[in-house]
Amino acid sequence: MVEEGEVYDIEEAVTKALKNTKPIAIMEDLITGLRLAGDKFKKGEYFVVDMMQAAETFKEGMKIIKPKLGDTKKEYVGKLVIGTVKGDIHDIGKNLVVIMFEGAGFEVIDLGIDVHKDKFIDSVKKYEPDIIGLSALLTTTMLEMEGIIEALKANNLRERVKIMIGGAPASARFAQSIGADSYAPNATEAVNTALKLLGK
Ligand code: B12
Repeated sequence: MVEEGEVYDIEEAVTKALKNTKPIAIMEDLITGLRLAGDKFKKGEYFVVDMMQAAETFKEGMKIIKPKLGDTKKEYVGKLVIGTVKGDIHDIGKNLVVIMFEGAGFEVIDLGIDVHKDKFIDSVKKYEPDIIGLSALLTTTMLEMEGIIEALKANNLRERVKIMIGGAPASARFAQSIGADSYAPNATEAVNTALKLLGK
């Protein structure tokens, strides 16, 4: 349904599915739909407007699932500042990461999309997070991540925070090459990796 962008029918479909399927499994299905839409775009079968429709359908579906995922709230484990880097407006994956970290007991400060590196620097000073999460979905914008790490170093802030990166074009190898502490391919692994980084 996400792949086809059936935004008007998604609420009913998700509500029905929740009767006998776990919210996390439905979320995985919605994610698969988005990926399939992305594949069609890559092949030239979809236009940007089709991707937007798919993204909208995903978001509507997640609105219903999100409260159900929140049931598992745990005690405080740390603070995360997260944002999608400058030039990039993709936020679906980042928002999932936010949901999972909050569910795991993190306090999360979400800086949003198209975040300039100075804003990341200011947020380390202001919020003193344990971890900074950087998200990028474009091969062009992922290069911003290195600039943010360099800026943290220049401001003598690098040692104060762990840096995690994610988003479709990122990888463990890329994380290592730019001096990030870690990469995670999805929101669930991101939480596990974060807990490890903090020694929990
Ligand atoms: C939906 C979508 C859009 C929507 C975004 C809506 C929104 N609010 O996010 C819209 C339509 C706006 C859009 C626009 C564009 N898009 Co787009 N988009 C996608 C699509 C189909 C899905 C992305 C997505 O949400 N995936 C689902 C989520 C759940 O997965 P995810 O983002 O990877 O996140 C998971 C992990 O990566 C990880 N993660 C994510 N962030 C972080 C952060 C941390 C710290 C950690 C640890 C983990 C982590 O956890 C997440 C959850 O499990 C992808 C295709 C794809 N295969 O990715 C293309 C895609 C990313 N888009 C693409 C392109 C080209 C564009 C445009 C340039 C198109 C255009 N010509 O205008 C614009 C760019 C605008 C901009 N400046 O940013 C290309 C990028 C190609 C490239 N190599 O750079 C892709 C890959 C499509 C394709 N196959 O060609 N897009």
